[in-house]
Amino acid sequence: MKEFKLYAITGEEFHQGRDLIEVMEQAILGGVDIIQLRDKTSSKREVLRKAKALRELTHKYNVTFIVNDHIDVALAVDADGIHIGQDDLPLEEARKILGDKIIGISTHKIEEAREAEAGGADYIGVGPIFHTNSKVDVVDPVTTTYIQQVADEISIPFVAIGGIKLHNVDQVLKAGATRICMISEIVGAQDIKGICETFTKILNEKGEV
Ligand code: TZP
Ligand code: MG
Repeated sequence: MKEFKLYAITGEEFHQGRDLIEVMEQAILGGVDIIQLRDKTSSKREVLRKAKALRELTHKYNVTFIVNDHIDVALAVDADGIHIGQDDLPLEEARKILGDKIIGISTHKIEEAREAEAGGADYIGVGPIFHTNSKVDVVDPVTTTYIQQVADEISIPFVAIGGIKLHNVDQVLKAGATRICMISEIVGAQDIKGICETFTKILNEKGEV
């Protein structure tokens, strides 16, 4: 998959009434390289409608587009891939359906990271690093210790997620992450483009060290 550093997930409960496409366009203009559509409440048709619009937007800016959970929607709109959790369709089955599209998997402990790598995942999510209000039934924070473990042992790309904010991103990068993913800190920001530019700058500076 294409190299990436800043990954934004939709979270319409934080958009403050702003339009989904406008919010994600601001994030892209600020430097986000991956957009994920994550919608746990809408009907399949509604998710499909949003996915079509985001596919158009991400094509326009040549940004990677990932769909959470809905493998059929991902295929229907020709998304670049899907993101799945530990209780979703197993990686092996998802791979049969998706061929060489991107498959990302959420992991919460090193055993899951190893399994994802061995099974051929394209990237893993590592988290939640800190407390988050953006996900129900979330496991306890895994802390930056888990980032260190993954950075030491796992070769496929990993992205840190969960409660990451401007004020704590430093700890995440210090622990060994080079890619970060956020919902609320990005899509809930007053100045979405501005905060993404700041994160992009921080990530690029870290990459040069
Ligand atoms: N997976 C682990 S934590 C999380 C997801 C989807 C939510 C991240 O949202 P936020 O607002 O960046 O904490
Ligand atoms: Mg899922």
